[in-house]
Amino acid sequence: MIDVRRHNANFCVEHFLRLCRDQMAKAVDEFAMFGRDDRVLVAVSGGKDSLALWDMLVEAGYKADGLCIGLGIGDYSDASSGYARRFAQERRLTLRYVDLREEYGYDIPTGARAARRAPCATCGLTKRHLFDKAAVDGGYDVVATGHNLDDEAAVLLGNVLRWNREYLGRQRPVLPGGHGFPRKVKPLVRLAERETAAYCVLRGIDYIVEECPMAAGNKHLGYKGALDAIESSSPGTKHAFYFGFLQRGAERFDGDGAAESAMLTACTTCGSPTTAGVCAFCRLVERASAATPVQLRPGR
Ligand code: Q46
Ligand code: ZN
Repeated sequence: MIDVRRHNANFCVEHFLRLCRDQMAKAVDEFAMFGRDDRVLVAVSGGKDSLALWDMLVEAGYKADGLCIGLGIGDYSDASSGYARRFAQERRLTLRYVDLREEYGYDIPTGARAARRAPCATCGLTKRHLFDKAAVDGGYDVVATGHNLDDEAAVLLGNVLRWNREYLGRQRPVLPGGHGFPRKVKPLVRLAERETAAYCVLRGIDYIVEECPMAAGNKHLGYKGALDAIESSSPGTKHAFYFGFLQRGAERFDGDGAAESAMLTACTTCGSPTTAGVCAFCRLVERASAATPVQLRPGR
């Protein structure tokens, strides 16, 4: 039996798997994420969320390939890419792979130090650029990421605490494409983190359990912890917070995230859309590829 407190119910294996698939299908439908003929590129890390998402999409009959990025975060990156590769091989799925060091001359620890930014900010910028590029170059209609309800509620809490209107204006399960960007969707927003983990265990999906070593101390984990504490005494709060925002709050920020897209031009180096002459990714590559690689301590 699987106990899902926020639904105040217990599920047998078969019904729990059905619940997960139904929640994904409902999100895809409700937010008009993609159709049967669309080609989906799944951002795959080797963690539970992205592998659960890929599995559910393929099971549901969607045309979904994966893309994994070798971020160069010590042993962690090799191990997590390994899980993604094995998943794809066992199911004969197409997994694209971009090695950051080989193709762009840097890794996340080195890039973060060279850019004097937090590792997760450098990593986020890198992943967004490479997923967008791979989707556009590969002719995909949409990029799907494994963000779950816990992730989205934590990001929302961070944006609300700072009243970041621009980010609130863009915090939707679907970001429309255009201006040279692919559409981006989050089909797992109706599933909690422990539900995607349980889904993987029940489906026999091996995933990397360790957290990324560079996540320690980031704000996102702090917001998640705060929401976990509230959720444990008041099950259903995360869902009410996030979906309440989508239903009653999000439209108040419409337009706040759109101002930038009106000013987009092509990056003079790579051609990607940007509001500056050279895009943030190309500036990062230039600084990071000239820097000395950071040696991570063993196990990092
Ligand atoms: S991989 Fe990258 Fe995450 Fe590691 S450096 Fe931060 S953002 S924590 S999803
Ligand atoms: Zn560029």
